[in-house]
Amino acid sequence: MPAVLDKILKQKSGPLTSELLLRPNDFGLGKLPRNLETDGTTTSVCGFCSTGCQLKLHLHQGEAIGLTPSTDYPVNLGMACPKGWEALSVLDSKERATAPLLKEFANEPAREITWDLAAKIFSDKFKKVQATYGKESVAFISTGQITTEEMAFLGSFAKFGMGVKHGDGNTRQCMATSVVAYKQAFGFDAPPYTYADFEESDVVVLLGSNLAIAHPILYQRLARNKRNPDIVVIDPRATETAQIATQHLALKPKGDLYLLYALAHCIIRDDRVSHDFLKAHTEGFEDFAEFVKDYSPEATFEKTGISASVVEKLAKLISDPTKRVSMWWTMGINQSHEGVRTAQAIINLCLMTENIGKPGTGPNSITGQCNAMGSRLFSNTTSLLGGHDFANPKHRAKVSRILEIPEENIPTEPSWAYDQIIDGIEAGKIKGLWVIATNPAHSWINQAKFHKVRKKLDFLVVQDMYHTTETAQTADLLLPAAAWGEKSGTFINSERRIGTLKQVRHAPGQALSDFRIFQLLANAWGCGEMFEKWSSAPAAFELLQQLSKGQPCDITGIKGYQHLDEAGGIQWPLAENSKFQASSVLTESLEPRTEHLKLPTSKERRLFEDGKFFTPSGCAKFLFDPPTALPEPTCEDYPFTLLTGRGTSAQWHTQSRTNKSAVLKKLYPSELFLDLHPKDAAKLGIADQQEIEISSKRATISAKAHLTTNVNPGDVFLPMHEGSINKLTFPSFDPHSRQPSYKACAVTVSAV
Ligand SMILES: Nc1nc2c(c(=O)[nH]1)N[C@H]1C(S)=C(S)[C@@H](COP(=O)(O)OP(=O)(O)OC[C@H]3O[C@@H](n4cnc5c(=O)[nH]c(N)nc54)[C@H](O)[C@@H]3O)O[C@H]1N2
Ligand SMILES: Nc1nc2c(c(=O)[nH]1)N[C@H]1C(S)=C(S)[C@@H](COP(=O)(O)OP(=O)(O)OC[C@H]3O[C@@H](n4cnc5c(=O)[nH]c(N)nc54)[C@H](O)[C@@H]3O)O[C@H]1N2
Ligand code: SF4
Ligand SMILES: [Mo]
Repeated sequence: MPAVLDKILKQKSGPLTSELLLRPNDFGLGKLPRNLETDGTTTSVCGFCSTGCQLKLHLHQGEAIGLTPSTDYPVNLGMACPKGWEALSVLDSKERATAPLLKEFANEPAREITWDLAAKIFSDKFKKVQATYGKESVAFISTGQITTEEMAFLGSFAKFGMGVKHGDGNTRQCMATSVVAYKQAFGFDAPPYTYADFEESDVVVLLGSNLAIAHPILYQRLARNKRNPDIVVIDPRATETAQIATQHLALKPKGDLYLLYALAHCIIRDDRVSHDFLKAHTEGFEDFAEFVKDYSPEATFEKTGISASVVEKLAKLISDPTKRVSMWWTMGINQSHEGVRTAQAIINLCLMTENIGKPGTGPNSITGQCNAMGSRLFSNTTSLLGGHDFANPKHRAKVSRILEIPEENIPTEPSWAYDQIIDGIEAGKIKGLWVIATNPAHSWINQAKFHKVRKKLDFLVVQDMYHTTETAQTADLLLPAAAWGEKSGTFINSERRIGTLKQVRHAPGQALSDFRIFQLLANAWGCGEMFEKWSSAPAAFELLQQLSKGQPCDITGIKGYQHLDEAGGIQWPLAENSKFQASSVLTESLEPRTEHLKLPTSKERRLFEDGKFFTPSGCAKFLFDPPTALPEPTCEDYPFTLLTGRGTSAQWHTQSRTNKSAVLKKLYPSELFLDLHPKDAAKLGIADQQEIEISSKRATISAKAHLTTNVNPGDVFLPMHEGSINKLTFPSFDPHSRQPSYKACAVTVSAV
């Protein structure tokens, strides 16, 4: 290991030449690829949200000095949001972690150590924990914000090399509901759409999605729709997105399942379903039809707050056979105590009206983080690499053969979910935790518990680009990571499009790409040989391609990173020798650029055009359950429902990155504001801008009042970006996906 390490560190301080590259085509080392050592441009997919815009990086002597959005990438068509524009400036911060930091004594500051020692301590400490408490006592919490190659390496090293059994990702907070909903209904976690569907729909229904703030470029894509679409926003708040809607349904928080069943009730009652499609391509419709008989608009009114006439009208609109209807959802649906069944109620509506597999249609879940889709396929947490099943011996044999890893090293069951890992710490079963590219000390739903259980850990390792995040500050060992712009690899966006990112900056100090860190740690652990094949990001990508073979996400037809760049990104699947007829699936505005490569790549593809699903029978399934009560309803002492979510397009999650940009800081409020309806404010004697306190059964936090009719009386809203928010939230979880329900808990508000 020391030889490898020496070489890496020497390279990092040296000039930007390629001579010192450890291996050909290896861009993950603090070195710039050969072809970028000049002035000119290269491209990278943005490292913030799952839209996956491509940015053109302007280089001077190989190093990026500025960026502009790519004009010919089929995702963003020349647009970027403020975060994308500022992607480079957040790299230049004094808060970057530049050396491994070890905290040995509670009352002393952490001290800088060498990578050599850091890797040794990582290995010694976690091995000691495993020796004392059993192999299962070390767990990891991963992310949707590192490259797919890194994600897969992490999951493989941790589970096959270290013998870790339990690892989960921050994607649990975000995507688990959609994953389970699709998997159960379609047989695979397969969002069926392409972004062009925003432009090709006649009716666009957005459920619990604030596109204008959270996916601003998708909002622009919707604005490009020339079909004069009906845009229906279903959200308790009159969001920025609701402002362009033709109709806004300000339903009661978590009234969605009732509303969706009521819509199904009306459509089935009026026999506006697509019988031929249902018969040929679905299962379970008859039972569902029977079930929704009880959910008339009148019967559900109390739960939804939406009048029967509005529901009837919407039912007619979305079942109009002459219209292309697409239904899109995000966190307002996923983060719920009954998110999976709610997402499936959306899927059910699309199936019964045959709004699937055709332009402008689909039950479409929009993902959150830049590589949440990569983590869904390749994090090796809930499913075995490549959407495989840990319990399936054939799948284990396949992974073992391709990766040349002993089959007995592959666990036979999936990991515990995030909340179960936290419970495991509380119960003393997990004593060592490794946190990579996520900041749970701010983002996890139950802060009091998170901070309490932290004390029960014998050893906490945090791997982050900044040393100042709430979680990094509590680490025993901090591993400094290179960030987006400082490493290469691929991301997968919401519409299944795989795109590349490139190294265009040196990482500061001794920070290394996560890929390199995993290599060093594997060597220190003594299992470096097992991961010899993972020599570089492109080599890892080839392994992932082999793993995908024969799966619904088969990407064996991709001819390397250059093909991805030439093709404008490629949506999965693209199997070897597949014959996609570009013309039949292309949208008019988007011409292929790959003719000269003679590769069967089209720019826009959707799934299920042939009505065949990935279930054993090939049919999609109707899945449903009666709605359940809100886990923490309002009461006399806590009379308001607290909604939380994204505040502005310039703020990203726990703000570790976006608060480093002076430009972005001008674009969002410097204080925390609670949205409160003027009628509620009047009752409480609270004026606009007044200092207030917000209390739940768990904590009290301070904010200022922002009086607005954008929230219904009885509801209040806080953006998630301030560290105190998750002191308030109530930890409840969807029983199928174990996704936390961040968006509804009971609070009270008072003037200070
Ligand atoms: N600027 C910015 N963009 C981001 C992010 C960011 O931090 N900042 N994060 C990214 C990530 S990881 C994600 S997951 C996405 C999230 O993207 P979104 O899900 O669009 O964002 P949120 O604001 O969390 O939630 C969306 C809406 O759900 C509504 N809602 C709350 N409760 C309910 C309910 O019971 N029913 C319905 N129908 N709606 C409800 C809220 O009022 C809110 O307007 O954004 C991504 N993009
Ligand atoms: N109340 C409430 N809470 C929520 C939500 C909500 O709507 N309401 N939304 C939830 C959702 S959907 C999500 S996705 C989570 C997000 O929660 P987190 O994942 O905790 O939030 P981030 O701030 O994105 O944390 C990412 C961390 O990775 C670091 N990082 C960035 N790039 C790299 C890299 O390349 N390598 C390494 N090693 N580190 C890197 C950043 O500095 C940062 O510390 O929050 C959840 N929490
Ligand atoms: S919309 Fe998302 S992917 Fe596009 S520039 Fe903004 S943050 Fe980046
Ligand atoms: Mo998310």
